[in-house]
This record gives sequence, structure tokens and C-alpha cells, in this order.
Amino acid sequence: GQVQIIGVPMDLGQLHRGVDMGPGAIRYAGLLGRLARLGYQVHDRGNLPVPVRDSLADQQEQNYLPAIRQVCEATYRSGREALEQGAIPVFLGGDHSIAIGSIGGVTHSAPAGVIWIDAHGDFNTPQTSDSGNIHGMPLAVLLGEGFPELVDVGRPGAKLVPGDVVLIGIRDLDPAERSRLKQSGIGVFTMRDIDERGMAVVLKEALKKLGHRQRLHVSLDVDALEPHEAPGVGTPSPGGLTYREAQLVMEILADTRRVASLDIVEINPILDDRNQTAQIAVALAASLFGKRIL
Ligand code: DIR
Ligand code: MN
Ligand code: MN
Ligand code: MN
Repeated sequence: GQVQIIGVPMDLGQLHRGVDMGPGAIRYAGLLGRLARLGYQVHDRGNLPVPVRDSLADQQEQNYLPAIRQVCEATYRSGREALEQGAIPVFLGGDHSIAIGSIGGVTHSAPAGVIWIDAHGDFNTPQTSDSGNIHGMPLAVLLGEGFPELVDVGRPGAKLVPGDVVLIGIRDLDPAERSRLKQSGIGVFTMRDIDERGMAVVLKEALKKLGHRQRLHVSLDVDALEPHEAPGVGTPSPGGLTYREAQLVMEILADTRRVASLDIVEINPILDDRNQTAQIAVALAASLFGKRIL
């Protein structure tokens, strides 16, 4: 199969500088070589253009909404094209707001199930957000809620229905976001579920919820991982997935042979320890695309 790497160096959805260097860090950690050695034909499409934050002073009080919309439009087109060319797109963030474009693009002609791996719900609307940061809103946008400029990226309206989404690794929700999520019909698997029942059981239940969808998209926010292991993130949350739990997720997902696209987001090399977080992300991607121990 063919993999297309699509870098989206966007840091506008949150406050910390440095997330724009995520695509470089992930490439430097050896993503292309790892996928090539698994037998994929890997094509790097380079990075999409993203305006520099310092050039957007006039958008600051809108939390960079116009620029984020524009970048998500371009991300949508790249994802749609990759799929039309029969490739697996791998989107390198950037912050999680890029998923508005990536998941929109990969659902352009047919729906997909989404496995959203994150410490956070990313289910805020402008009304429920405490921070105003758009990276806390992309899942709500994909379900049709929030800024219309973002909801209508690529094609008008919602890109997903609640039954198409499962969340894994959740442990940090804002109060109003939490009640929205509980009422949403989205499958939410919290750290408590994982602690009590084990990752293998939880993930199999999550996959059962997505049984109606042939194709799966994995959206990996690396802050889902335990911050002692993956420190290079802007919003670390204690009590996260261990490296081994995250590996097991990827191995079980690989066994389904239904994974058709991937986001790797929120890696901040400035906050990282010698690129360790990008290296973990690359090892997880290798497992997701079929690397086996035996
Ligand atoms: C918080 C943090 N819920 C917000 N969200 C993060 O700003 O809406 N998402 N960090 O990744
Ligand atoms: Mn996220
Ligand atoms: Mn997160
Ligand atoms: Mn974050």
C-alpha cells in the first residue's frame, strides 16, 4: 500500500509555541523509514502552508479562527486527494484543530469510524470553553457544533455522527464539556475504565461500537500518554496511558486491517526531552501499520 505524509505545522489552536515543529520532529524520529521497512510506498507531501502566529496579531482575540479555517480547508483537500489516490494519509500536527480538516477530508465520499485517543474530550463549544482555544473544540465541530466557519470546512455540516466516535484515555474534561459529552451518545472510555478492565477489553468494546464502519481513522493526541513517558506536549495530564497500553491499542487496531488514516498531533519539541515523544509516536505508528513482535 501507499502512505502519504501530510505535515500540518499549525500552532494556532492553543497557547504554547512549538507545536508547529511537530512535523519536523516526527520526521526526524524516522517515521518514513519505519513505514518503508514495513513494505509501504511512502510519499511525503511536505508541509501545508500555515501562517506564522506573529503575523496574525489582528486575529488574536478571535483565537485565530480565520487562519485555522483556512488551514483546515487545505488539510481537508489533501486528505480527500490521498484517499482518492488509494493512499493512507498520515497527518502530522500541529495541534488537534487540524483534525477538523483531516477527518473531514477522509470522510468526503464515505463515512469512517473514529478512534480519538486523548486525555481531553476536545468537545467544547465556544460557549462551554474556558480557554477559548480551538484545539479544545474539534470533536464538537466534526459533530456539527460550534463555529459555523469550522463546521462547514470542506463540505457543509457535520462530518460524523456520535455513533461513529469512541474516545480512549479520557481524564480531563471541563465541567460543561463533561455534561455535553455524557449526553452525546459518543463512546467514552476513561482512564478509570482502562484501569479497572484493562486496555484489551476496553478496546475490543470500543471496536464493537464501530462495527458498522468499514474504515477506521485514528486520531492520536500524544497527551493521552503518561507525561512522564511523553513529556513533549502543551497540556500534560497526569495518570495517562503507559507506553505499553498505547502499543497494545495500536497492535489491536492493526489486527482489524481497517485503519485507513491517522493523525499524530500535539507534539511540542520545545517541551520535549531529546525528541523522546516523537520517537514514541513513531513506534506507535509502526505498530498501527503492522509491525509485529513475532
Ligand atoms: C481544555 C484543554 N479542555 C480546553 N483541551 C486540550 O482548552 O478546551 N485539548 N488540551 O487537547
Ligand atoms: Mn486533543
Ligand atoms: Mn489532549
Ligand atoms: Mn493540548
